[in-house]
Amino acid sequence: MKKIYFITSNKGKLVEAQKKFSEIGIEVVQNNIGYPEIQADSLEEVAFFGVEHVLKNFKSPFILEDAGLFIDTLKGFPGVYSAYVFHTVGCDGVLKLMNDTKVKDRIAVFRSVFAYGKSDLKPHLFIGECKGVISIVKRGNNGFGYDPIFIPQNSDKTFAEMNISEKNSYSHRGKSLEKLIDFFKKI
Ligand code: ITT
Repeated sequence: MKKIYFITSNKGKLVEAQKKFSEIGIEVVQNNIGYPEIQADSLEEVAFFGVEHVLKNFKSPFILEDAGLFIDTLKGFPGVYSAYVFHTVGCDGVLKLMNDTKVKDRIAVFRSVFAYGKSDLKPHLFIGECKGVISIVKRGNNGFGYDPIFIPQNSDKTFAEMNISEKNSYSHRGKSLEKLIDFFKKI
């Protein structure tokens, strides 16, 4: 079985990628060497610089991903700061910020940017988005991160109320992984 390294500290992302890649017979192996997440205006920049950094020390082809939750009424916050906000105030903190916000104004988008790194190539980026709304309260026990407070369009469940396949069928990561898999089929 062919394999690809996924540079990530996040087990939740890993299992979602493993599920998708298993469909084309590729094993996804976690590597937790890490990379500095630069302070930037976009996920694309963070992923691009992540690849450049990892390439200095890691010789096998790999993928990495930067993701974020962009809430309309908060002007895109937490966005590129999603990891920091999650580790400090978490889902409860985000719900509190949106305390007085009516359902129709709770629109948000999850974005995922995967990058493929290989020593003789410029980083290739694969982008996926999932529109939805922020729930009023946390719901569900599956998944990770902001999953208990995000309801994707065309569903009434939060991501945390879905299994991995169902989440992948709606999610930002499911979409960016589809593009990445198309690319893998070609190379
Ligand atoms: P890496 O090691 O891969 O960077 P991370 O958890 O730091 O893992 P990100 O910076 O890409 O990942 O993610 C930013 C935050 O957004 C982080 O707190 C995640 O838990 C959260 N997040 C990302 N994707 C998510 C998803 O599909 N569902 C819920 N929360 C998500």
